[in-house]
Amino acid sequence: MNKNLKSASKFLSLLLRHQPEKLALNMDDEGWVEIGELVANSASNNVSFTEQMIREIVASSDKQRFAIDRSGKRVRANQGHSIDVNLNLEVVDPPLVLYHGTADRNVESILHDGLIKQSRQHVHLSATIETAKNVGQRHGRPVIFSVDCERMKTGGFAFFKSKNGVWLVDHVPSEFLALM
Ligand code: HQG
Repeated sequence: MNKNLKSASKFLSLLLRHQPEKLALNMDDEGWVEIGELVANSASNNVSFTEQMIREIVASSDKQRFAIDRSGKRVRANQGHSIDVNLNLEVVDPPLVLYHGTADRNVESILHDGLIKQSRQHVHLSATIETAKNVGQRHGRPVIFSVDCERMKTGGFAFFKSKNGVWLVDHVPSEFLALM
């Protein structure tokens, strides 16, 4: 993905996950926005979208961050929202263990309070140690926790999986966490 498309992709993430009001976008309760409206409302903005750009961003996003609906006319983010949207996520059986990457400065607080979703709708967990490390690196020196999903499942915790393979839960109490 070239530099322009990458910054457009970041801006699209911001609009679709956190601040649709930045371009006065009408978002429905499932997080969908009309592509035509995105193009029209971004025309006088620093980063302006064309329909082709949006389709290219969706198709080439390394983490499949976005989806286009069946009509081909609407786009939404697959996960990571801070605004309250209904993604119709289904409860899915988790693997025995998942991972969470964070920065070392958060460790003490996580051991005390568990993993808390902060501004997002869910706590995000990774299927592999490598992915968790990449996620943690975004915040600082990475540290990885393993999550005992088997015991959480027995304890009645619901696990969801986003369209792009990110595991989502509401909260992970510290008793299910182990530092790796
Ligand atoms: C930390 C990216 C202190 C948590 C990635 C994390 C992911 C605590 C930060 C997605 C805590 C929240 C989400 C506690 C949690 N005390 N710190 N009790 N509980 N934290 O960005 O999981 O590239 O909201 O460890 O791939 O880092 O955007 O969540 O460090 O899937 O598509 O609070 O973002 O995807 O940070 O990342 P975030 P995350 P994209």
